[in-house]
Amino acid sequence: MFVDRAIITIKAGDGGNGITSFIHYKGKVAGGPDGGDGGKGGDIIFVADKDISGLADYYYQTKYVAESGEAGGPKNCFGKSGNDLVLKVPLGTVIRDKETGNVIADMFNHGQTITVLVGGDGGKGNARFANARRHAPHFSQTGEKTETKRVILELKTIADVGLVGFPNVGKSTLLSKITKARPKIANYHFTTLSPNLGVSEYYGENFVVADIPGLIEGASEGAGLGIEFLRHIERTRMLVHVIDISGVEGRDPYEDYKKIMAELKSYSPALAKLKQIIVANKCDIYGAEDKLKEFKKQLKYKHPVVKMSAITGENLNELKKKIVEVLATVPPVKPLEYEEFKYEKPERLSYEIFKEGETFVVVGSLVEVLKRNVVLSDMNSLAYLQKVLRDRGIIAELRKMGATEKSTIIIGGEEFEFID
Ligand SMILES: Nc1nc2c(ncn2[C@@H]2O[C@H](COP(=O)(O)OP(=O)(O)OP(=O)(O)O)[C@@H](O)[C@H]2O)c(=O)[nH]1
Ligand SMILES: [Mg+2]
Repeated sequence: MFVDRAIITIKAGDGGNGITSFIHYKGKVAGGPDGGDGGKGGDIIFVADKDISGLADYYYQTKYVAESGEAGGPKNCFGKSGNDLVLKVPLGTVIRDKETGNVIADMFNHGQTITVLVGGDGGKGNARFANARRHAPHFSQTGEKTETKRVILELKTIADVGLVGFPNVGKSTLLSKITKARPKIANYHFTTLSPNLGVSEYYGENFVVADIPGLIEGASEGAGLGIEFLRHIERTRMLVHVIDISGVEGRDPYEDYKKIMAELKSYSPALAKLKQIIVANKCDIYGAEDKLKEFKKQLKYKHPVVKMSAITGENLNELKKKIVEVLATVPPVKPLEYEEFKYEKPERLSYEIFKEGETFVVVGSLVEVLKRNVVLSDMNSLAYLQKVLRDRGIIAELRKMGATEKSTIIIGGEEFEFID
């Protein structure tokens, strides 16, 4: 199955815990603190890979969690860092934040990487908390916990030339003749169900051709396979518009042309404005020559027309030559414009206070930080907690909300008395 859009959940690895430990000497009760730090959690990294063609993997597996850091060890041993999780995506994958819709990256070049989530920091071991006044800290820090994030992966194929046209006009046949691609070809509508890419060469000039499912009138309203696949030629530099000039299916070639143009325009005016070469295909069929004359008259030289038979190979080189000429006049494909993404740790210092009778509950990311850093059994640590509560304005806020000496304050599951 071809998948060109997926929503996945990613999470960087948690940091490993720091530990509390003391040096053991033979014959001595206890030495100094030697608890090591926890390891850092693994990052979530995306890399663009030219050998991957779709996003099917991300359709079947939607949750990706990088490895957590390991806890520290005695003897000041650092915990092992968690491995990064590297997710390969095809060229042209646009990664967006599900929540904000912002583009995080356009994976445009082979090997391009982007770190979307950074692993949690390891907690500090108790050895780190020793100082002149505190010789034997009986506490250590837990590792930093990471949040999950949802991202949208969307493939917008990168190619030089896009093939458009009604079903069954010979787009895939043409692709198979000018590139090494081997798409499915058959004499019925909607043979092609997902985009095919191929590389064509003309006297040392290479260009990438994208073949997409055929369009019909009303595609923009969902008729046939719809116009969703136009996404895969949105980033091409020019179009080759294939027309069944023989009218063997009973349609008028010029009507076909107009209908396809209308569908392109309703998807994106910019796409409809791309330079085009018209391939008047199936010229080997009896009567095609006359129809071609009529078609050219109606078209009024809006685009160059190449008379062709994809089946017999007539004029294939002529077409390639013209494509190369047009490509020389149009700018290269550019990645999307977006603000450079830099991972930022979520705001960790917010808090909210809820009042339930005489009880006040303080919640928020600040509380999580305090939980990691404060050890209630340690006097210094408690003093630190009080200082933070005062500095961050929590005490003042509590007072304003009506907290008195009778009130109970709950912070991170622990109960405190309110002493102003
Ligand atoms: N006579 C003749 N038949 C052709 C020519 N080009 C393609 N065909 C035939 O037309 C039919 C459709 O060809 P495809 O290449 O599958 O057409 P398509 O435009 O890719 O069709 P969809 O994928 O359904 O949109 C096949 O039976 C081809 O053999 C041609 O130049 N002359
Ligand atoms: Mg096809």
